[in-house]
Amino acid sequence: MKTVFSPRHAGHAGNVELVAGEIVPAFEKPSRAEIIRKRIDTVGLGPVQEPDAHELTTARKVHSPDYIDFLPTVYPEWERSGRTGTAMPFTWPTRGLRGDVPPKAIEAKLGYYSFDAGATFVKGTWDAVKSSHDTALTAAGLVKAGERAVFALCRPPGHHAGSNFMGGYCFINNAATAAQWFRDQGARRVAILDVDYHHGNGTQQIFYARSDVQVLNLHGDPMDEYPFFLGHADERGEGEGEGFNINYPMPFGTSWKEWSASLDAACNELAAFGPDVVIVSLGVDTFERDPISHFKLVSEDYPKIGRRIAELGLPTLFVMEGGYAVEEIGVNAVGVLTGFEEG
Ligand code: OKP
Ligand code: ZN
Repeated sequence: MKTVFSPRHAGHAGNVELVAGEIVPAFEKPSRAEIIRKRIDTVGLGPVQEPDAHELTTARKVHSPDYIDFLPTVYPEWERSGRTGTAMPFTWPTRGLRGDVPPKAIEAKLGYYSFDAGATFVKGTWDAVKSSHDTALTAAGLVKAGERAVFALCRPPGHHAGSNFMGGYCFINNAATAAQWFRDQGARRVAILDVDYHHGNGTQQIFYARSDVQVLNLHGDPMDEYPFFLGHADERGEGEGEGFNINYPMPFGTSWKEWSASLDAACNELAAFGPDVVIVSLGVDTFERDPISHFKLVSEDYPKIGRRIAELGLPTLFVMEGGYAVEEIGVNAVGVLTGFEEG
């Protein structure tokens, strides 16, 4: 299996986040991608290439153009306002405030275009975000050209980013952008299968009213788990999109037996939908020792995920999302891919 990977992800480094009242290094850090990259060589998964530069025209179809224009301006504006360090939002136009007036101050814009404080900027963030977007679209191009499956080793991830908001380490929704690109290239139907531990709220929101892109999400129950405010089983799409969004929320402590039953159900829905291509939002934070998650998958389970997806017999684009147990992230993420190749 070919991999697309950009060393430019490494500019998105040194970010901090607030956890239980303490400023700590962000869990979403460069070593995640580097360890996966090394594992690809160790197991001989296949060739690794850098992405080509892509215009943001497709991203502007799944995100609002003003949101895409905002992202590259953040850190320059942050610096112009005399600040240094990690740029992050702290004020949001929630219920009772005016969410319809785009503000001027950079700290206000950060809140206007986000749902949490989890998408943070340093100097190299925009370049890394752009390289992650390019990685997804370059890999999509290889699938279109006839590869059975391609791995987009994206960093930063994308599935929490919605039409006009960032959050949860995500800026541009790489999987959604790739889905739109396949549609524009003539695919009639595209399925996105999100196996990250966290609900892909951005992906759901982007395609919620559409019947051409089916969105299937397996994740921690939002009653107890981030992103909390989306991902319930009764969210099934709206209008034209009714029935084309399916959520599989699961409780803390879920292990392979229950998790794989949801995967089976999702794969059956996917097969019935009959897409021309499958995009897997590949998070491995379902792992038992993930530091921020509460599922109980073990390393031996990841190849089984790949094998189940291979059974669908469809062209497949794997897009990297989360996974924070850095020591095992290579074994687990690449385990899905080698399992797919065996399947
Ligand atoms: C991204 B992905 C704030 C804690 C919030 C955000 C988790 C984002 C997960 N300090 N945690 O889905 O793996
Ligand atoms: Zn996650």
